[in-house]
Amino acid sequence: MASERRSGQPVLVEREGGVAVITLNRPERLNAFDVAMHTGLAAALDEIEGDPGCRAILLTGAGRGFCAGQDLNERKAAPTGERVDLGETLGAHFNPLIRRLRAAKVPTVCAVNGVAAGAGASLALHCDIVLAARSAKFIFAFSKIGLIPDSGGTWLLPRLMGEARALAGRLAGEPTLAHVALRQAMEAAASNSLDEQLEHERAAQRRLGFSPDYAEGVAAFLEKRAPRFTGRDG
Ligand code: T3D
Repeated sequence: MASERRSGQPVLVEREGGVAVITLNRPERLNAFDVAMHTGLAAALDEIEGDPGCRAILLTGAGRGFCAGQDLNERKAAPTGERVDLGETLGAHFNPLIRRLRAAKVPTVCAVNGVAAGAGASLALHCDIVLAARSAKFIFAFSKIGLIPDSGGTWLLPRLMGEARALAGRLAGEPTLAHVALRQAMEAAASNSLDEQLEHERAAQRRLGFSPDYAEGVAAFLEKRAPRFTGRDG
């Protein structure tokens, strides 16, 4: 595999001896995932898997953050009112990525600089070793946009930090449907395999992705204002 570091590519791959260094490279968006970055990361993993000289993967992010999860510009409500099916997008992109990472034939290390948010936090914590810089922050920011943690987040959280701590501090005025779905997901995670839980998250996120609180959460983020959640289901 050729060493490669080109600007303008959403994912960079570099070889340092037996280590393949993968850098998420959309620093102006805190390395949030758009479709091109998903495609680039899948291609990087294809390349690495086909290279017998690769003995470890180091995943990191360019700029001041590791990864801010899904790029919400791709989730802006369409003027036609047409909505994105988050069950489909998880099934097409994030779930295959997590399954692939967990099945990697070589050890995976994630170097987290700055913020790891949303699916970016889940992605980092699925690696075998997580190296957190002093600047590192893991933010399961999903409830701010009316969703539950996905990409295996609801499976990881109770295992890594316990149920009570993860559910603390939820207040009225936040997206109620997402909080109830989070409780259900964390209960299901106790007995589910990661594979089963990825499917549970996909179904829950599909439902929440059609809720008014998700539309409000995305709009509020893009307009840089506080969200006004109603807790209503449709
Ligand atoms: O949709 C599906 O397919 C389902 C799957 C979902 C998986 C998910 O990951 S959902 C969760 C998505 N992520 C978030 O909700 C996080 C959104 N971002 C933030 O809350 C904050 O940006 C951070 C806490 C991560 C960092 O805050 P801060 O103050 O350090 O930086 P900032 O100023 O907010 O962000 C810097 C720039 O990156 C800014 O752009 P600008 O104003 O300089 O032009 C900001 O808009 C942009 N950015 C950050 N995160 C995202 C983003 N742009 C698009 N999508 C983002 N996720």
